[in-house]
Amino acid sequence: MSNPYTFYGAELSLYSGKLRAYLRFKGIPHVEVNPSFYTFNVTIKRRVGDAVIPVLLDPAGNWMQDTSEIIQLLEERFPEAAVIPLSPVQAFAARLFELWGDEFWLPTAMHTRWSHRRENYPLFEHDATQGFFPGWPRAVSGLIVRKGLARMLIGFLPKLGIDARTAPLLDAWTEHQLDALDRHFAAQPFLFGSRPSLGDLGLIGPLYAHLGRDPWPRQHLIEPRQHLHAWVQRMQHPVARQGEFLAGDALPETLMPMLRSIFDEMVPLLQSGILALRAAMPSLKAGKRLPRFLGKVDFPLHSGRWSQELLPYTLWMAQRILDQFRQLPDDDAARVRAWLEQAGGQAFLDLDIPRLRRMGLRAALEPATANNSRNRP
Ligand SMILES: N[C@@H](CCC(=O)N[C@@H](CS)C(=O)NCC(=O)O)C(=O)O
Repeated sequence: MSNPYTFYGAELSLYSGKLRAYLRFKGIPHVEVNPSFYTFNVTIKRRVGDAVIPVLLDPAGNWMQDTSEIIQLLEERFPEAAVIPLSPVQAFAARLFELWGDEFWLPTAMHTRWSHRRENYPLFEHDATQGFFPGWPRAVSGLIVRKGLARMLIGFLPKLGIDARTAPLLDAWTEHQLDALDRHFAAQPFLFGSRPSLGDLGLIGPLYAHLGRDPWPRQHLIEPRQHLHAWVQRMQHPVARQGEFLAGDALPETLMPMLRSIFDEMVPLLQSGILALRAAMPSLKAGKRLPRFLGKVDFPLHSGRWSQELLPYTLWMAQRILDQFRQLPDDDAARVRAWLEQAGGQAFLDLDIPRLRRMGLRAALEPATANNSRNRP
């Protein structure tokens, strides 16, 4: 293999599952390595601004971070078997599914891993110690993982609104969506036909490392749903560059339950997030990284309501979709708008997000947005 990319990732990492599926499907030459403790905390942090995985190092020595941006860039370098459909409605839906999988499923991923620690933790500690601390005495690496990484991740649960009182609602939502996905994958190999899309890649993040691989959710949530289980396998072991999106810009009817969540639950999260960000703006400095979590959002979920802290990064991802929409030729934009109106999702296009930029794992206000000025094209 000549000049491979170096993919710093890990089996236990949510977004690594997404990038791994992409690199494999596209047949992009790469070598996957676990970053050592030093590489993670020193080299990667210096190169991309945060200690984070996944990170990709290209053969020319460029470091790349953030799976959405990495995929967008690699799609230009490797255009064969594009994961973003060429037709406008499927492309827009694929981007919505990427956002939904990446961000809206985060509470479920964290809950299914960390609320079932007794069953899941041994594998997590095994992977983290072997992967990030090779050759270290297990007693030492185990302690660092337990007191450092695991404690930090468990600390996300209350921020994401998860506790013993709220967990049953999240469980009900998760089962409902997993059933709908199982029904869909009984009829289609991937979301939009026989080729994996950007939307499938967003979803495989939570559905591989956390739900599909951790022992408790794998046994209780994924394996009992055979079509969904088969999709998880297909996504991690795809046949490179195979398959087609459905003809005629069609969206299968079986996607409707997931689209209902996108339009009736995720869009209200984004609307609530914009209010939270605007409320905080007078005290925020443009160009400076925002806190990872900022303010509260509250939105409908399944049969109830969900409250959690806002990740401003989520708004940055939504902003990218809107920016891409605004670049569409008029005909394509009209088709997307017509589909959204018919599907009850037009409120997505009305989101008035203060301009954000990405800085590592976080977002920052663009300088032009300071003093609460609106910035809609
Ligand atoms: N949106 C980023 C998310 C990356 C991310 O959150 N990675 C996790 C591991 S799956 C991480 O390194 N987290 C470190 C932290 O939260 O401080 C992407 O798509 O690449």
